[in-house]
Amino acid sequence: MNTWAAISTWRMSYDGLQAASQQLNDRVSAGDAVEKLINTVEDYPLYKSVGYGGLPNEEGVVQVDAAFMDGDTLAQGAVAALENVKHAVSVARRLSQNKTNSFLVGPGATKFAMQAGFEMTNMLTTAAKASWQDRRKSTPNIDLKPYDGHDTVGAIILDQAGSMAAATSTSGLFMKKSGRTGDSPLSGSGFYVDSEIGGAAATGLGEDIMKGCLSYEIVRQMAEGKSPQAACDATLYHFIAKLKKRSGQTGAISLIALNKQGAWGVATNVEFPFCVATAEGGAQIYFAQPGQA
Ligand code: SD4
Repeated sequence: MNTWAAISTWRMSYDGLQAASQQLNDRVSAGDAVEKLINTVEDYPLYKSVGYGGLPNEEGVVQVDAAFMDGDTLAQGAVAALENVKHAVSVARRLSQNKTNSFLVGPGATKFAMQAGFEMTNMLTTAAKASWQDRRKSTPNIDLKPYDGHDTVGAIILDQAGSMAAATSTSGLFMKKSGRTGDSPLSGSGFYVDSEIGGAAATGLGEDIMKGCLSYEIVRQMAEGKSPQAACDATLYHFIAKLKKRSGQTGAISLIALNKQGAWGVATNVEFPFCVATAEGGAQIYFAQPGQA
């Protein structure tokens, strides 16, 4: 195989996707390329929902969730409510090398990262602190409610050797409770990848995404022969109909998928910019609308 392909969530992933593309042209592995993509987003202080500059929880503390999965070995690592580490996805990847203890949360995750030599950083930027203070002022005497501005960078990559990897990273919901964990570090909900089939990742309201294990469901449907687009459509729209029927509502959900041939698909119930790169076509930003790719 001498081709490669990558798909990632939101416009904020574009620079990271370009950096990963250069690596993929140089025959770097899917695992290294997906880590590079996500690290690039984690480093950028003005992306308010990922890594450094991410928006804090209701106590004013930035807690992040991240995951990494190797589609060849199915090894996975994840962290939740991790504090003071910019490159959460790199901690998750390091944990994926463990046979046990591969998903760590809260102070245990932070302690592991520190002991493993990851750089400790104050993740609360002046801008993020100002948003938090404004938000507290606007809701002085009532319970703080998470607002809608929350995005995850998620990506799936197929490399020139035919190996695949997936990863996610997010600061989750602004004004979330301390310790709240979304779908992004949860296997099968926020991400899943199998190099013999393909992979998927999700972004949106984690509490709803995890009710349907949506990333695993997409991969399962691709294994049955569906294209990534057909699997994304069938998974999302069936799930939304079910959730509306059972509970009367659903939050925002956007799904991306890539199969082992490099074909991709997307489904969403909100306006959703995403990025795709291929060996032949370079990196591009697309906009998906609810009901169409
Ligand atoms: C979460 N799924 O923590 C993440 C947030 C997100 O678009 O992706 N929002 O629930």
